Amino acid sequence: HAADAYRTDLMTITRFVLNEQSKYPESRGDFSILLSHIVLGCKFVCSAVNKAGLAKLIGLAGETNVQGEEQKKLDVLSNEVFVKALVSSGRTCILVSEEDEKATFVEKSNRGRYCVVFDPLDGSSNIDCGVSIGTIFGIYIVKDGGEPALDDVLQPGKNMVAAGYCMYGSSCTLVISTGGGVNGFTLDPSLGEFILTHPDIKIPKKGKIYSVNEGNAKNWDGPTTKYVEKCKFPKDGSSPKSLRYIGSMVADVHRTLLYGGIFLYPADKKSPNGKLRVLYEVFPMSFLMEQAGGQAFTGKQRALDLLPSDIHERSPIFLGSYDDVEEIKALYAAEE
Ligand code: AHM
Ligand code: MG
Repeated sequence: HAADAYRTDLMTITRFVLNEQSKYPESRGDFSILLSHIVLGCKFVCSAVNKAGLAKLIGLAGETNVQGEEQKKLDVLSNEVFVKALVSSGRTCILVSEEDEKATFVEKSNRGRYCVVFDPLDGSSNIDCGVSIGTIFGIYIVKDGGEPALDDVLQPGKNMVAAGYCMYGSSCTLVISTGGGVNGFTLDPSLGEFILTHPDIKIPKKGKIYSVNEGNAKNWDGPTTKYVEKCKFPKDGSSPKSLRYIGSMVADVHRTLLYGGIFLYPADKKSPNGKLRVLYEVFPMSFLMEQAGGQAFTGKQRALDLLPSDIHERSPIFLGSYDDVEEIKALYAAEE
């Protein structure tokens, strides 16, 4: 049968989200429209990343190419694409991007109810050597009444209505949660559509991999040092864990989500708040981890309970398999 060679009933991301939204009678389709604009941004960045080596899109912002044209760095280009796609959706009111120092308030004529926080191209230091990079995003709904204000995005991560990332790797994969589990979609380049390939992702309860930049070990605090020591020299008779660290958060978190284990970017003496940004790195990934049955911890509290006071604030983060994060929590509790 022809139907055996070709799957004919395709669950695209649009169809999937429309199905999910139809469960809510009050839904006006706004979220589906917003998401389709995010998806457009992801497809654009995917195609730009794939062409980067060829098109010589890479290079310092402001550098000129042989034709004397100004070239944009991929992360600057990605940011422009996402900002324009989000504003033109007519469904957003505040945007926070890693690339922009200040939040963008959308003009009244184009305004909607959603606030989107995002890192348009995370891990960009990896672009030149072809390592997987990604876009990370989180979505809040503006509080009712009054003008949109910064407080609408300075909310704990648990208030997000959706979060996700798109990984530009050997394939282009979009992983998203709207609060009812986690689903993964892979871009079929011949169709230009994201197709459901990873339904209802659940992270293994315990993993065999730890993922951290060990080059910072000299400056770590006690609990982090003890934890990593335990991964390498377990005293309970279990096997040592494997170390995998790409240095690209989307890729490291994606592997953690699928294979289990723990990803950590702890505090250290040089960066007491760690490196990763609360709003558009820590929160979306923590949201996905919890939705997949894992945990996310800052060293002090549940990551999604954090109340950020600055849009570019940083926090230490330990996220992944439920049992692995339990262990690091116990080490921090013993410290007190
Ligand atoms: P970036 O936003 O400047 O790209 O930095 C974020 C990246 C993450 O993708 C990754 O987890 C982390 O930085 C790696 O940092 P390090 O090189 O210190 O290990
Ligand atoms: Mg980043």
